[in-house]
Amino acid sequence: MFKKSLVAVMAASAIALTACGGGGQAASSTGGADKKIVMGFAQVGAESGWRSANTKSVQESAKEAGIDLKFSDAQQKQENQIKAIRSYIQQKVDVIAFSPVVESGWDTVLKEAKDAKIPVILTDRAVDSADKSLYKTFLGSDFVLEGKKAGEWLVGESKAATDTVNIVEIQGTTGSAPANDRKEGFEAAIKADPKLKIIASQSGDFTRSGGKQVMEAFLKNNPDIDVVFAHNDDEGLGAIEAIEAAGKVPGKDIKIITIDAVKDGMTALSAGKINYIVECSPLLGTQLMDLAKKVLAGETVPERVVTEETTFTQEQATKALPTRQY
Ligand code: GYE
Repeated sequence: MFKKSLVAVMAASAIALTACGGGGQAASSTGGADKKIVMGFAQVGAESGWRSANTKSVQESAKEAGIDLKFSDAQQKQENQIKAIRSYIQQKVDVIAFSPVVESGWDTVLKEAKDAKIPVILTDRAVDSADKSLYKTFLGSDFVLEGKKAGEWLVGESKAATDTVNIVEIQGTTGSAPANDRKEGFEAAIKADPKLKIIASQSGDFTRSGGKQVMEAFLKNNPDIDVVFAHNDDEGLGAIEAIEAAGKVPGKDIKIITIDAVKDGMTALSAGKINYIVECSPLLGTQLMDLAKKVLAGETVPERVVTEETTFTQEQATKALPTRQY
């Protein structure tokens, strides 16, 4: 199976090489007859249900694609990710893929990879580098759109309200693309109704414990919270614990909107404790392996590959849950 696709990759690379006048990586990765592609993957961490599902998807897809995967977990620290990327460069892997924990501060290490002629693929999260030649493509969700969908639902939901709707926001990891973009999209959407007001906003670092702690502080300082917008399911699940501990009913006294739609989030949505979830798919593995093969074959790949996603109401979650994979 892999041999067959390797032949196809080699044939495609030969065409691409003549067409574009050469490129080192394709020759080195497909040079030996049975040489497996080696991918170095620098993961963010294991902070959420989304992340665990994403790691599983990457690992399983590498196996299926016959790609030798070197995997590292940065425990949500940029310095660890930079170290991992440098070690992949030293090991002369064929391709590096990574999900940048934060958006800024990548130019130096990406330049090192480029100088070593190792192509880089961004997956899940973006970098803010002005030099787009530092990476081949970016595969992942449109986070601004996700935030917008969350805000639009709330606008619809609040139509009948006569009073101010007090929103607290539990942001994702400070400086990360999903935190920046989801905030931006949500704020843009709720502008449609001046009744909707964000009264507090803080990072819960995309974790359940972070969401719980932030929500506890919000509840202490604000007696009148109507809505929680959490940047991921895990933070929302943490907020539920804090709300229940404060003697309030999540989903009723305080409405909750989250993003991801992992199984635990969908279970809470179906149980009425969350009110709406915007889907963010972690199943990026197959597309990532595909893009890596294409890049190494010298084929042109789109600059941006956007994941397709949906949204879930409580009823839709109940229907979707039995077949939810993650
Ligand atoms: O929403 C969150 C995870 O980058 C899209 O990271 C990802 C986010 C996801 O920790 O649960």
